Amino acid sequence: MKIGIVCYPTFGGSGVVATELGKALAQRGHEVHFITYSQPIRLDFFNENIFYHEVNISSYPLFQYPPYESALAGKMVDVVKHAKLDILHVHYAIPHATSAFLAKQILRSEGLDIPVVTTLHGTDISVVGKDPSLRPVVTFSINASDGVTAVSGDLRQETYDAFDVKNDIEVIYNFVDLKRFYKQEKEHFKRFICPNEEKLLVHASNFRKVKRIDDIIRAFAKIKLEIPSKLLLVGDGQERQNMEELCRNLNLCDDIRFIGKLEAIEEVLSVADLFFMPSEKESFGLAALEAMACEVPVISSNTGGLAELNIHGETGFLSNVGDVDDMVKNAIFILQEENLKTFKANALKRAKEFDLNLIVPKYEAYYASVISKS
Ligand code: GMT
Repeated sequence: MKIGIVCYPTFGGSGVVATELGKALAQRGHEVHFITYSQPIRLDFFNENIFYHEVNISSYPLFQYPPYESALAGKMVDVVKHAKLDILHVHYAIPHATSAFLAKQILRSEGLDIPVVTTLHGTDISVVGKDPSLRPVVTFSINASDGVTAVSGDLRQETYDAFDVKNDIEVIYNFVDLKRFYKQEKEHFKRFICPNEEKLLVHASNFRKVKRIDDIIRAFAKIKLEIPSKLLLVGDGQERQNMEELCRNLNLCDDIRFIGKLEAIEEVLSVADLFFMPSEKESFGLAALEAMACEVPVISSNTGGLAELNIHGETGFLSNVGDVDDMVKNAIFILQEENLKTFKANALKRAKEFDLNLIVPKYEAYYASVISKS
């Protein structure tokens, strides 16, 4: 197939899933055309089946806001026509599904039909899409797509509950590349961070408020009273400054380290004992899956699709959002030497159910069914 992929190219789950999907499809012999405003983070190599098309917008004094949606639609029209695409797959409803609709209409006026698949990733539904000014556009754009997928059953249900969506929504979970995410031999790393054989707790995210990193820090303050441990916070974003201040106020600077954005996150995960994801909202939790693939159990909230990934009492534990004491109790249980090994093994076993080689064929089959219906 010739597949066009549209996504946010920056750090963030939806862009990562879209890029990894494109790479995997190219590996399986499909021709993949990425259409984005800059080079996707994980797309910095040559592959004969991968093409990259940048969306450019000319500046003009009249434009207070550059018309990105229109430029994206124009680029989609161009690529569909000249690369002879079979299908367009847009990740994140806003504005990608809307631009795809416009592109589809333009192409139709020229006698061409292009099926469009929209994948809903989470905040496009749970946060951004509920903004009153965007809600009608999101609803319309989802209904106008030829196929719609969601990354968890919970996100699918939330979409039906919050929007007047008539389309069937197919659940296709996030996936992990087990050739990249596995427990590597990085013990020197561990000795450096945990010189006295402390346990290592890790969190990785874009540091948005929705991630509730303050819950992790407060939980850590209690866990370390019971179990010698260190906390590594990976990533950056709007909450980082506040979180650094919280660490200083709680006198935890010697035990908590902020390492900023890190592409090779698997190296840190390889030496971690526990991963924290106490989010307010989380449609799936790709970062937790990547941790599990590296044999790291997960302490998470029970929001969104997290329960579809993290099995309570087996691969980790789930608590109500904000229930820090419950998270502390569960973390201490997992970190006991007699429990840790079993939780680690269970985490890996579960992660294997989301192997890229199992999930990517589901997208291929879905594309084929959408193409055959249109
Ligand atoms: O986690 C984020 O805030 C980034 C966000 C995104 O849209 O880029 O991630 C969402 O999509 C990921 C991939 O499908 C999911 O694994 C994340 O759970 C989801 N984030 C939220 O729902 C908050």
